[in-house]
Amino acid sequence: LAFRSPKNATDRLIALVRMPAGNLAEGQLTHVERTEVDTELADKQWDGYVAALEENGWTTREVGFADTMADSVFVEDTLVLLGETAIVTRAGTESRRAETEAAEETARDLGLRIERIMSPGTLEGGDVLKVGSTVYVGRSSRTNADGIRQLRAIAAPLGYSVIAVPVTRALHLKTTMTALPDGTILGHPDLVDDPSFFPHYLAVPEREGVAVVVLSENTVLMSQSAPATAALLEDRGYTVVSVDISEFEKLEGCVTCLSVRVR
Ligand code: CIR
Repeated sequence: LAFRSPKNATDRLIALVRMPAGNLAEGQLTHVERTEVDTELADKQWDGYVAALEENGWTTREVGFADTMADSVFVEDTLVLLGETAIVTRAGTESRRAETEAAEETARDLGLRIERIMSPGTLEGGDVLKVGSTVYVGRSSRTNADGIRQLRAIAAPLGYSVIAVPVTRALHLKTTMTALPDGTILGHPDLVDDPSFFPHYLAVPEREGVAVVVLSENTVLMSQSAPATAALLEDRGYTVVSVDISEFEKLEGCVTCLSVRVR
């Protein structure tokens, strides 16, 4: 349902990633208290994340390094991909607005059609969860009603229906839930405002367990911080690839935020 395999050898799975900035430790925090970030460890963990994508059949493309844009490693927030269309977002926090320039350039290089969210709209990629032709979008502190309206206007002619859902307990919708290849939504009771929006909902035991990157029809990438959720998914027949992203979790990041998947 949610996962599309490459049609042929030239139709590759591509993931955009962006190397951590020198001032990573100064990233924005909203729902989490600041604890010290080990930037050397963060660099190693980022290498591990990229390696996990590559080892599982993905080609990574780096968005131009931005040494002083603290949150630029969370590249997912800058673009929303709907088929061959890349929607350049407009961050809800001033400090992240400039991140889109290089991301747009990379999207153009890949031959994607460009659309954009314009002022006064705000929308961050972390608030957008695609499940088949349904696009759930979080109405969060970063994504406003105008941003959602613009997304709907772009998505409708492409065949997607947009459903807005409240997000008050975490930064982004995808910090509270993501989807398995079969469309099951993984969420955590402490984080999800209203599970009744989602027809196939599964509560997982750990907060970090809600975030999965779908690598293939039966493989998902997860944070090492959620071993009980990993066991649950393995019981359901999934292969789980775990990565340590502790330093990014200190900055309210998760496995999805660290890449934009183009498939
Ligand atoms: C921020 O506050 O914007 C970053 N520190 C974290 C962004 C995480 N991105 C995401 O969940 N998609």
